[in-house]
Amino acid sequence: MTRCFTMLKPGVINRRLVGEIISRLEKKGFKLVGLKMMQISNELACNHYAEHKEKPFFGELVDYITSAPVVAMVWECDDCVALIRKFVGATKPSEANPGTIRGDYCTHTSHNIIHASDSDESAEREINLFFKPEEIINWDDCCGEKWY
Ligand code: FUP
Repeated sequence: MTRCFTMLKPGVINRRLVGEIISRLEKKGFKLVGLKMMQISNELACNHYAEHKEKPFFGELVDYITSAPVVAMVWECDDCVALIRKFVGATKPSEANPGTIRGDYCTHTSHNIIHASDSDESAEREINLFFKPEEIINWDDCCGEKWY
């Protein structure tokens, strides 16, 4: 089992799509082990997107991500980062396939409505940034592996 950090951006809250998108992730079979709604600070936003701080879109990205609450989540499954990234779709909505979350729900790269870690290392960093250890719940999955 590996983990992936995922965040529903403000557009999802504003458009009342939280349940719909979480439902899609659950139906796929990802196991939810962490979940919280939060208004993220400027400092946390800058830290999370630190790799982009020199990019021209950085200011707009931080403004957007702090403009309304987000829903931060941790999902678990085998090869979780690769599977969730496939499910989320390409960064640019113009390149995201229909059927992916970005392909189905957004039109602008700067407002691409969902974040997902891009590697196991990023996932670990981002989970530690957004969650305290006790906020990750290691629950027994009574459906077992067969459910997948
Ligand atoms: P991703 O991992 O798919 O979220 O993509 P990146 O880490 O490259 O980008 C992080 C965020 O920066 C994107 F979700 C949206 C924003 N961005 C832009 O606004 N313009 C760009 O050209 C690239 C990224």
